[in-house]
Formats: sequence, structure tokens, C-alpha cells
Amino acid sequence: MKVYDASSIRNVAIVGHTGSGKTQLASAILSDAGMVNRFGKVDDGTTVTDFDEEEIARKHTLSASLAFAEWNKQKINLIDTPGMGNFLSDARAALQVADGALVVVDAVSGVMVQTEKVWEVAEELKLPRLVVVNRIDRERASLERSLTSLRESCSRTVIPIQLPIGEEKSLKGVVDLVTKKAYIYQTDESGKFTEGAVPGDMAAAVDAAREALIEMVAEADEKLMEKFFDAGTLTDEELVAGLKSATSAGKVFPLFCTSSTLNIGVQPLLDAILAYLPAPAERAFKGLDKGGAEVDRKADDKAPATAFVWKTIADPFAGRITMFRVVSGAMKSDSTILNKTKETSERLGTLQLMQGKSQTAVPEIKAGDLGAVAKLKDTLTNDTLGEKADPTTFPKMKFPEPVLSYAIEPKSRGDEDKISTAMHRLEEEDPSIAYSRDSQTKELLLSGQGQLHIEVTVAKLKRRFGVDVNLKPPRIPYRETIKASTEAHGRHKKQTGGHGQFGDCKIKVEPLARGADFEFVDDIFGGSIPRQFIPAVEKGIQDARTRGYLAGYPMVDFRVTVFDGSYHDVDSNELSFKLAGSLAFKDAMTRARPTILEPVMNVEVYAPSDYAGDLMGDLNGRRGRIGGMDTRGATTIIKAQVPMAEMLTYEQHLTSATGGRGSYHMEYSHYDEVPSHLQTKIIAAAKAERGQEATVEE
Ligand SMILES: Nc1nc2c(ncn2[C@@H]2O[C@H](COP(=O)(O)OP(=O)(O)OP(=O)(O)O)[C@@H](O)[C@H]2O)c(=O)[nH]1
Ligand SMILES: [Mg+2]
Repeated sequence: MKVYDASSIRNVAIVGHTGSGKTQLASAILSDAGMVNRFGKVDDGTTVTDFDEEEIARKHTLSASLAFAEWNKQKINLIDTPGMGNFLSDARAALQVADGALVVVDAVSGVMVQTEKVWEVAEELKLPRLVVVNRIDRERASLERSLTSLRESCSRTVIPIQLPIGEEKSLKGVVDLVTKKAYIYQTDESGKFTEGAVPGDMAAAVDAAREALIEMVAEADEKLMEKFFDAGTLTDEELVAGLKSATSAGKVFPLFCTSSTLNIGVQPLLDAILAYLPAPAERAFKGLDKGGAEVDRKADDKAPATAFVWKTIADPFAGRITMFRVVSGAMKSDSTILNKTKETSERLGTLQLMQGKSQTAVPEIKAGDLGAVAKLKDTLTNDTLGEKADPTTFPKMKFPEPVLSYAIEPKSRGDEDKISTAMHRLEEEDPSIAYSRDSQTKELLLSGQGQLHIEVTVAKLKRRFGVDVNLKPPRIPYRETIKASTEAHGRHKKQTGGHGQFGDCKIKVEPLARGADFEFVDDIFGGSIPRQFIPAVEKGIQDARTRGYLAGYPMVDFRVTVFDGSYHDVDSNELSFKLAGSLAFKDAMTRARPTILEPVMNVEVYAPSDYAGDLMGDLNGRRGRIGGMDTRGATTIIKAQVPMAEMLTYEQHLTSATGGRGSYHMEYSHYDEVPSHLQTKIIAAAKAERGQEATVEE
């Protein structure tokens, strides 16, 4: 295996909405570049990049994976990423270590919700992008509609540099607008093609599209603009050079047409990756100096060795696999390096290049390249590896906070300990999940980005670590609050033989605005309660409010003012005042009109417009408030606010209602009062649960 340097590598993240054909495209690339013997198919579970059993079974990418193609003596590193919303954090990580992206769009549905999300991330990272309109062989595919949606939602400067020859099933190949050549493909998925003249009936369309391309490129550069005005056009050399600099600068986004199942249009895309996307040598990587200021790190292999860890895989056999980008210098097998983040030393074993799951051992990996190593002891995702004298570290990627929790319990009792070890390994692999134990209910909680995310994590737990768990219905993080102000009294008095107990306080409770949480005010004048006992009163109220009043959920958004009380010289102590506080709280609740709050989510649903009416009806039935509707091409976007409790089954509903063509995104918005008839159910459920626990404890 040749060692590539920073000028002969391209690091490309393949991103886009689920089902757009990213994995299939990666497979066609690897096949056409001769990296694999057979053309792998997503539908047969034979691609290089979807190798995980769970991915094969579900026919979706669930985790980013790395492969490479050698093309014209250059190395193209491909990172295939998940397009489903639950797993998007891996696409973010991939974009972080790439120097360019292929944004893949389905030619039938155009831009979808995750297309926009990944586009935004690429924009933040100022990453050059090529757009691939894939699945152009499908019925109702349309370059024109896809382009319109791309221009509306992503950028005005997305510009075709190819046109497809033939439509839908009769797709034959593509015309390259730069060279004005036609590539006609064989129909046997071999990727073989012949080069020829532009078909006569396309001549006018090709001229017009080429004109538009030249104008767009000229617009991105003042000097070219002048030339364009003088000569009325650009030369081929000017066009190619202009396209390269405009693409590298993120000013223009060239668009390609492919069918990755029929293996059409792939080689021109590979040529374009080399021609228009920057090599690591041409693009600095952002680092931080000692004081935290941004510094540019060039991919210079003579500079001190440093690497950024963008992903960790929890393999039950190989142990931890650490995936990194060598930012500068070179990493060597069987050497020692520092983990700058943890300030520990790491022994590197044999460095590996990854081709999906298969690994090739290499003696060194140079600046700009992506590689992996197994069995590091302390190193995790987001860490910087480097040399002692070099102060640079790399900024940490942010992972999304979990939005949904399920309680899990092991099927066999002996697995309790195993669960926590395995879950910690999986948390290392996927920082967007969280594992904890509920301090109130003692349940084990698994939190993630959505139901599918949780299910996949549970499947990994079983398959990789042999731990089988039951998923219990997710818990909604309800809260309680009050609707009325009142005054209340709590007195704790006990006389038993010697020392007695005495605490007494009067409080006022009043509702506060939503989101204000809890306030405690000490309004005691004249020493009716001695200073040292006020914190005890507060503690008593705090404990009582976190246990809730109606259904055991923490009480929020209210103020308690303690304004009077009395004490006994001998019998008063902290415990007595704590109990008095808690009694006063309970007394207050009988008049303060306590109520239950539930989280409400902002929901955006994307689906073909034919389904809009039904989907809105369904959202109404879920107590949703429709906030607006938007159409983009053939897609309708519905915005609504829906209680979280009603959204737990939404994923399955949307999939079956739209035949898998709809998708949605949701995030937390605010807390709102639960309608009273539902409160009764929540209270009954809480009682039943507590009753059950009581019998278990007996
Ligand atoms: N007709 C047609 N089908 C395609 C094409 N590319 C992919 N497909 C099919 O579309 C489905 C999804 O393809 P994938 O490559 O798994 O899509 P993906 O973008 O990787 O999806 P995620 O991994 O979920 O993000 C599979 O059934 C593919 O066979 C294409 O160009 N034409
Ligand atoms: Mg995929």
C-alpha cells in the first residue's frame, strides 16, 4: 500500500437525507475504481460501508464508516454517513474531518429535512460541496425540480455541470457541460461507457446549460467577470480554473447526475472530486493554541505529528477502535504519542487504513490522511493526539443532548453488571446516547435521539455484548406546578420522654412564570424562627417539591416565602424545622391548585404533498397545534407544536401512512399544562406504579 501525502488525498464526506443513495454511491465508486471485485448492493447487504449486521438488516447506514478509492494515482477517502435524523451526529463528525462533501439528493424527492441539516453544518464549517442528484433513473425523477428545491433551500449557486441523457428508466448516461462530451453507459451495471458527441436533440439544452454555468463561474470572480464581459464567454481553461477556485471557496456548488444502482455517471464524479475539491494540503485545519485562540494547522508532514479523533468504535473483540485524521506530521505504527486532552501517554500499535470493516496495516499515516488504531487505553472521540512541545489541540465537536428516555431492564438478573460495562462502551462509541439510573425510581434509563436510536442501541447491546434487555415504555418528564397563591402553616411537635422536637413555620406560595423554576425567599423579621433554622425550612420544602404532590413529578415555577413561625428554646432543631417546612408545603398544596405540566415539542413533518391533509388531521388528533404549512417542490412541510406524550408512536405512524416517504424532525419547545382528564390518568398511573414498588419492597 502506497503512502499518500497531503497533496494527493481528498477527504470526502458523503452526506444527505436517508434513502438518497449515499451508501450505494460509495459502493459504485469502490467498484468503478477497482477497489472491490464485485459491485455491492444495499438491497443485498453486500456494500463495503454498511457492514454492521444491524445496518444490513435495516438497509440503512447507522454509523459513519470509512473507505478509500485510488483514482488517477490519488487517494479519495470516503466517509459514508447516516442520513436518518436520529443518527445525524455521525454525519457532523464526518464533515468535521473532511475537506469537502458530496451532498446526495434523491432526484424524485429533492431536498429533504436532513439535506438541509447537513447543508447547514457544511456551511458552518465552510466546506466545499459537490451536489449529486442520484436515483435519476427512477420514475418521476426530475433534475429540474431537484435543482429548484436545492436553490430554494440550500444555495442559489448550485449549478449543473452535467445533464442526464434520457429519462427515468431510459437513462443512458450524462453530458459533461465543461468538455461537451457525452458518456453513454452500458446497461449491465458494469460502469463501462463510451465517450461520444452530444446527442443532436440535446444540443440546444446543452448550450443553454453551459452558458448558465459559465455565467455562474464568472460571477464568483471579478477578473473572470471582466473577461466574460469582454469576450462574451470563457475559455475551457478559464472555466475549469474558475470552477475549481469557486468550488473550493464554497461560492459555487457544481451538480452531478448519477444512478448508483445502474452505475451511471460515477467516473465523471470521481474526476470532479480530484479536479474541484481541495486536497488537505490546500486547506488548513482549525486548531486552538494554548490560550484557546484559533490557529490554522497546515497538513505539513514535516511539522510535529498531531491527530484529531473523530470517532470511536466499541468492538467486543478488537476492543476500542480509534478513528483519526492526521492533521500534521506523520503517525507511526508501534510508537508512543501523547493524548493532549487527557494528558496521558498512548502506545500506538499497528496503524490501519479502513476499507469498511477490513483493515490494512501500514507503517505510517501522513498528514491529511484518515486512519485507525486499536486498543488505545484512554483516548476517546474529540481527543487530540500530539507531541509534548506542540501546544495545539483541536476544538471539540458538540453532540446533541438526548431527547427521549426509555427504561431498560435486563432479561436475566445476572446481567445487571454487564449492562453498565457494555453501555459505557457504547456511550464511548456514540456520545449522543446517555445511560443513567433514575435516582427516584432506581430504573436504568437509556436516552437517545429517538425511538429508532434507542432500538438500535439495544440491538447493539445484545449482538455485541450478549446482553438482552426489555424496553419499557418511555417516561415523559412531566412536572408539576401551582395555579393559585396561598398561605400555609406547618408545625412539627413531638414529646417523647426527654428531649422533644419542635419546629413551626408559616409560608406563602405563589405561581411564577413558565421556566422560572423555584425561588425561596426568607422574609423572617424579629427572629420568630432563629436564623440557623431557615436553611432547614428551605431544605424541607425543597425535598417535598422534588417529590411532587400529585403524581411524584418535581414541582416548578413557583415561589415560597417563609414569613413567620415559632420555636422552642430546648426542643427546636434542624430536623424539626425541616419537617415543619415539608408539612407547610403539603398544607399549601391543598389550596394552591396544583397541576401537571408536560413537554411540548416543535415538530416539522416533510412529506409528498398528497399526504398533507391526512397528516395534519393526524397531528390534530395528537393534540397538536398546526403552526404553518409550506410547500417546496412536491414536498409539503407541516409545522406544529405537539405534546411529547403524543409523539412517541409517531415514527411508525408516519412511515406506514406515507409508505416510508415522509420524515420528521422534532425538538423540545416548552412546558404546558396537561388537560385535566389526562391528568387523572397520569395520577392513577403514578399511584399504580408506587403501589407496585411497595409490594416489590415487601
Ligand atoms: N433506482 C435507484 N435506486 C437507488 C439508487 N441509489 C440507491 N438506490 C436505492 O435506494 C435505497 C437506499 O439507498 P442507500 O444507498 O442505502 O441510501 P442512503 O442514502 O445510504 O440511506 P441511509 O443510509 O439511510 O442514509 C436502496 O434500496 C438502493 O438500492 C439509484 O440511483 N437508483
Ligand atoms: Mg447509507
